[in-house]
Amino acid sequence: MAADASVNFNLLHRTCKLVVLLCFLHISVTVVFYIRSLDIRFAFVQNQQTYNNVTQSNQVRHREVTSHVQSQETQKNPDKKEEEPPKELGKCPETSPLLVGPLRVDFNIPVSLDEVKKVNPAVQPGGRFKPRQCVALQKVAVIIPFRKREEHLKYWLYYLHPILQRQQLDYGIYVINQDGDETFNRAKLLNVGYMEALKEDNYECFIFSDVDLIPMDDRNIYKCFSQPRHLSVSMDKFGFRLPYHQYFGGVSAMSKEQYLRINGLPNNYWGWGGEDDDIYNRLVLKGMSISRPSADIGKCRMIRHERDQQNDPNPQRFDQIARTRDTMNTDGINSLTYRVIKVDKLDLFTKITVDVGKP
Ligand SMILES: [Mn+2]
Repeated sequence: MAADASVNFNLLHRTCKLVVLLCFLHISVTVVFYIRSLDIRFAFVQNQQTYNNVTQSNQVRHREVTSHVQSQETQKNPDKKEEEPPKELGKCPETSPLLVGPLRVDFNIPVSLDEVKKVNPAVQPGGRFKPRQCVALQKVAVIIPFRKREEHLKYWLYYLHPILQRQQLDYGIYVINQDGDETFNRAKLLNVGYMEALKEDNYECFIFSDVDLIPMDDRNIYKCFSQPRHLSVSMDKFGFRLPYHQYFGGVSAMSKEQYLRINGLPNNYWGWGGEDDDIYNRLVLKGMSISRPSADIGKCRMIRHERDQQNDPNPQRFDQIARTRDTMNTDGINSLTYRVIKVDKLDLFTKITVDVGKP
């Protein structure tokens, strides 16, 4: 009996010892892991901080890239190591690294020209810009025929200045304002823009843009191609498709050479319509074809508006576009007459007010 009890006690004693040992082991393992985890957590915090630093500097870099040469002041007083002599700038790459792709275009937001000026500090008086980090591939004059569309012009400048800068173009904006209240003449104003822009600089490419058309993708490059280019290929107004295959209205691009080959644009289309088809005819008659971006990249929005006064549909336009072959050699840049009334070098564009006569 006694021996039995002592065996039992012994067993109990050993079991208890084992349990205590296990407990100790458990506690020590827990403690070790706890300390380790503390360490890890600390390291993790450190890591996060460095990660934050990296993202922050990335964001800063990104902002520098997207806003581009916006921070000219900071560049003008380089307090760092930028005192090396200015290096020869290389050519800009074929595709700008600053492009972001699809853009949101909204005409309900309030826009003020002061604000547009503030967020585009690299734009020089007269609406001139050239990239700071490379030599632009083309020198582009953007010509906008205009009369009493200040509200639309505001949006145009608001959206286009950042886009054109990201496209790394050397560009100038020319708003050609038809003086007086005679019938509007879009194509003649474009001819005037061509002449006046060339008086200022040796532009090699001309963008002819309506004031109310905004591209919805900055990969739609406002430059010239080996063939004349139609840029506004899928307008919201037409359900994001071409209204007809020969359509060349809205926004187009022609090199100086292409423009001169067709004797410029017609001067005799007074009122709405037809002149874009005449230009198309000229190009085709001279053996050129139309280049276009894809429907996706060529999306653009038009600001909704009523038909302007003194811009009724031109009733002669159908007759006229049937005779382009006969008229194009005598009606164009070689027959252009006009009178400049005023040239305003404004902060975001050059405004040229011109008397283009009457029908
Ligand atoms: Mn319109």
